[in-house]
Amino acid sequence: MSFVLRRRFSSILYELKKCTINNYPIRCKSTSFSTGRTNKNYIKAAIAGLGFSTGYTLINVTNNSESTSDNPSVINSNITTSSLPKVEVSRQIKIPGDSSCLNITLFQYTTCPFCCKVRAFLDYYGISYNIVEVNPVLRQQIKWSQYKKVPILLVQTGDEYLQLNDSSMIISSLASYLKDRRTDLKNITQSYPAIVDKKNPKKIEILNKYFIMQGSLEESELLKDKEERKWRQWADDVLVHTLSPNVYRTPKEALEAFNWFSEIGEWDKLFSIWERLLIIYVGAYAMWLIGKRLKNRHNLKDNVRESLYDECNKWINEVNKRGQFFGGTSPCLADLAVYGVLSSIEGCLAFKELLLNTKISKWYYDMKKVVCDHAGITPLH
Ligand SMILES: N[C@@H](CCC(=O)N[C@@H](CS)C(=O)NCC(=O)O)C(=O)O
Repeated sequence: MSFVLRRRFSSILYELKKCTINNYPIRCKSTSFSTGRTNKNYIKAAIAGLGFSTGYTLINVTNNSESTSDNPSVINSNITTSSLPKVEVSRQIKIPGDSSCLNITLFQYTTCPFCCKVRAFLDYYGISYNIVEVNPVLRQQIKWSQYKKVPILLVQTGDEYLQLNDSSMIISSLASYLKDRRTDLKNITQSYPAIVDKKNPKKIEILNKYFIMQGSLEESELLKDKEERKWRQWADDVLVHTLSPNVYRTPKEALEAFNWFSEIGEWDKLFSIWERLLIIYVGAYAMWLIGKRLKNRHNLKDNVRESLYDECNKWINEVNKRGQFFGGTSPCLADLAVYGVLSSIEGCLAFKELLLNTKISKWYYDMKKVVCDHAGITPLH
């Protein structure tokens, strides 16, 4: 048994190394295990999407290594389906007083920073939703979708369901809808067309994803709006990149992080015991190795904690110029984005040390309170 396991482990690690060096971890083909499942699944399990940004990491490792096509095609983001896919709802979040009139299903990994962002938005605005926890290895729950990342949102519009892909596009669409509920969500999403790289259809960029569709704004509001967009994008493009190298800084931290993902993502329900242990141990080791590569890729300091602290200090300095929140007396979308991203590592040592070494704690827990209290809920007029 231990020999077989050792062989499986070394085989996975060999593949992992090979794949990582080639920068195409998810696509790597390998020989199958005697269990009938392919190594590919286990490699995916180890490095793709298991909870917190592993999948995110993977996709970025892949994307960054490919040349951009000169020939992108713009497609409408308006994807609809006539019925809900037949998948099990993992949890229902029902918010008393929800007046959004939206019937939402969120497909997610619990500790993916992008999914955490979407949940922070929905919770703050008191919008009820169903959660479908996606199995990060087999991903059966999103088989029906051509878009293969999470989060994905399905929103009922009349007798069909509108599919929204990409956390920032989801948040901007719903925020636009909340500003003027007379506007059809389907019309709103037309303002966020997707650009697909023809050579690499997995590479999708969504136009305008940080823009809220709203009427004309006063000069002062225009500036606020621009700043909000800038920091939302910073959360996606900068802050997120500081997380993996910190969370997987040492083998011990990586292991602790994976144990936390397992707990919060309820992997005991998704995997058998030995699969779960394999994923935790191989995943932790793989992400520790990958974390180092990401550190270099994103030019983090040798002491990666410093980069995390620096970025969070930049953020908190901006907040302090404005009040309790970046949005002033109440949070704006930038507050929700940064809070969402950071909440994805709340159970990790890196997070605890972040609170001890920066002044972000007050803002973070103020945010947590308003999000948990659904403070952004607006009564029906
Ligand atoms: N830009 C996207 C990124 C989403 C993303 O990369 N999600 C990761 C999980 S953190 C994912 O689904 N990766 C693909 C996989 O797990 O196979 C967003 O903001 O929603």
